[in-house]
Amino acid sequence: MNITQTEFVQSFIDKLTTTFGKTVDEATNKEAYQTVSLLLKDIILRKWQKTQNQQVEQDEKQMYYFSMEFLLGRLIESNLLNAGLLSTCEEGLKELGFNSDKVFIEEHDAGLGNGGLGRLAACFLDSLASLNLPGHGVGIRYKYGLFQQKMVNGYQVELPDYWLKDDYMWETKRSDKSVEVHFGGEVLLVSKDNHLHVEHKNFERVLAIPYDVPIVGYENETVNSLRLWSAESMPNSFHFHSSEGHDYYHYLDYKRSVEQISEFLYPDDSYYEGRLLRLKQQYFLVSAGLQSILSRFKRKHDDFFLLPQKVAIQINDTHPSLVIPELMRLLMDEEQLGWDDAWKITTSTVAYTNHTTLVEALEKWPIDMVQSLLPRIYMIINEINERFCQSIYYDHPELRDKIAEMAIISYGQIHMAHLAIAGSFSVNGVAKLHTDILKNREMKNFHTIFPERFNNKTNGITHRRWLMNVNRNLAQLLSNSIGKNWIKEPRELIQLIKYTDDASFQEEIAKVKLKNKERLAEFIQSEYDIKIDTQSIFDVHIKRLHGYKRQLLNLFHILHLYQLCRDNPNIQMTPRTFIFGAKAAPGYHFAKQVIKLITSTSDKINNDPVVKDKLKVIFLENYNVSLAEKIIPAADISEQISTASKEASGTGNMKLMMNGALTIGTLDGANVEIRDMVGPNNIFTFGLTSEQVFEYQQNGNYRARDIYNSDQRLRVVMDKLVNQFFTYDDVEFKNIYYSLLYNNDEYFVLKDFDSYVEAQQHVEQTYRNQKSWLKKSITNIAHSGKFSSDRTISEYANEIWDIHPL
Ligand code: DL6
Repeated sequence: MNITQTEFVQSFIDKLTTTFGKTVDEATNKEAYQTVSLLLKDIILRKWQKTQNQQVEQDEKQMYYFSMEFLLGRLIESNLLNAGLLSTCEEGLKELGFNSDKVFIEEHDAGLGNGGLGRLAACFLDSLASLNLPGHGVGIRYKYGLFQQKMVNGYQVELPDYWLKDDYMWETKRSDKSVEVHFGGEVLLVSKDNHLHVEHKNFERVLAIPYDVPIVGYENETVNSLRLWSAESMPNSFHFHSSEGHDYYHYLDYKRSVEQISEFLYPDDSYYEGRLLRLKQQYFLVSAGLQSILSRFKRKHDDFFLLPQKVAIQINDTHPSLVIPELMRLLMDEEQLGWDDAWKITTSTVAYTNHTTLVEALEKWPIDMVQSLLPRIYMIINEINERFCQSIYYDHPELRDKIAEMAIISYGQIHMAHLAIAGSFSVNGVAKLHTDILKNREMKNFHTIFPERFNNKTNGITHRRWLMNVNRNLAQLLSNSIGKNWIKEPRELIQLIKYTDDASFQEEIAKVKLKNKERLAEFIQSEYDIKIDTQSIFDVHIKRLHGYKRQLLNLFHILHLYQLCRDNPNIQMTPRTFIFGAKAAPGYHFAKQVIKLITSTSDKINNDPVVKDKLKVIFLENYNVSLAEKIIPAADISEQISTASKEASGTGNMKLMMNGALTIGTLDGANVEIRDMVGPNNIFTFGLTSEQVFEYQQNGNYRARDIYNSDQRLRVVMDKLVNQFFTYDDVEFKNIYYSLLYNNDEYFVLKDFDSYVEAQQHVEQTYRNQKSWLKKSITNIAHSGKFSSDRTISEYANEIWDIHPL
């Protein structure tokens, strides 16, 4: 879009007057933000309408990405960047007397996701639009996003995230596209005209209202949609009979229960809890989303066999896997297709992505819950299960003794991953190692039956947000050196390889990093009143707090360094600043204790005069997308230290690498592919491999206590948890200590401690040689193009969805 700065300034002044009746001098930052968004939305809306018309006219296949989470963060900068207006707007705001940073932070993060899975969905939308691909998001418009984390005395406290307090500038309510979703009631089979018909009676009616958010492609004409559904009651569907007012109170109860459906996002990451409301949310999303897709399809077609040629549905983990029985229901009960036809169409339309093999994250719904909330859906799942088990029995006699293990319904529960595999034409993992684990271990039997369904799509991140937006100076430096091709073809970053030894380029890279570190240091100084040394190594561990992500291992290393400094105050050590950002699920007690341990360590170390110039530990409150955007460009070290086999892919590893941080990591998830790209000398790997982890788990021959007994450093560190080092009452961290020693250290923290310490020593030695460090850093940036989500999305588009650029 070509708008001059003068035109921008004039349009801004006009919009401000017509919207707020204010002059520039009177306007607040929030009003300035709203004015910019309105201006931008005017431009976007035109393109949006054009894209939609074109998509309808050309009748090309569309892809719908169904996800319970879309972790968008703020859209203002990325919309401006993609619309080609970022610098015009920033300069214009400056001319008008505003500071654009202050204006942009007026947008509240849209935190409609927990972590990697939700952020991945947001990156995918950006890539789809930027590649001109017809692909849209389908999600829930939660009134409350992921909780806001407040730290009180070093403990996490959760506060509601009312992100819709101010109008959400990017959404458009589409009441005309509302649909009804039905819960509960009874299902009868009635005979009519010599046919059996399904009659659903006495159900609760819920109105699903879509709010559409435009997804703007980078410097192109495409604007796709993210459709977020909101639940509302239907007063007209309620019969007021009694004159005593009971009905009115019943109505209020009904209204309350309906509105709850889209009220809040469940804050559990990689953890499944069988709550009725969550099941309601899932069906609400699936039913509303499918109805709107089918009604669009029916505007052009009446032959449902064409559906798989016109529509692909990707389900983001099993959370939306009710798509399968719901599509069957719509095709059979509403469109009168027979079972076999409906099944053929469904299984040619739906594709499933698995994001975890953690047992505690696998969804299994109790039969009675599904049966009473979704009686017709239960009947269909039951039939799918019957037919699936029969097909194993007859077609795969070698797996007969595995039928109970593989069944969709068994032991009183519905196994959603089994349903998702049986009802999809594609099942993909999110990194090579993860997909191999699915094929060879976790889903081995399913892989035997459906080998052609399984495939890998290694995750990616949008380089537009995670490099161009968050690290402008680096992006500029890259373009000055290798030209701008990398922006459209991120693999072109490989051209940087020729500069790895170039002293002046290294110097420029170092300058950019230092500037980013200074910016983060200023933020930490102003928010936390802690001064950090910008010459220190910024060692960054940012992700959800989870046992398998092993923030504890990092802490043990920190406490070990602390001990070294205490024992020898003159020790030569490159100063380090350890930076953590992490939210724990509110009910995950262990994770919350680890947070308290981080903040207690931080208090101890930052206030100890003996070590405070060498070590600093910072826990940044309320880690979210916007905070990640501040931290990532400033990182020297990226902590990716999960227990091998547990992290399906990781995406923070890719963002940090792209910004020049070096990874210290296990051979887990996409770390393996990062190592394959950069070579073993440009990453610090350590620890058990996934195979070794499996072996220990199978043989049961791991003894955490033996390691504790034999490693003096570890003993010194661990004993601090129980010897009143932190507190006098001596109970605070006992639970952590016990889980390691008495519950035998589920995540192999003790086992990997020694090799982690060694890898960290290697980090320190390498950092001392700045030339060598910078060479590695440039090598990492050069190879990061593979991890752009443009590559990932092109693979999905070509190998799964069969969709094409407009
Ligand atoms: O695929 C996105 C992201 C991966 O990068 C992480 O490794 C993985 O832990 C995460 N998975 C989940 C699990 N949720 N469920 N189910 O968030 O997905």
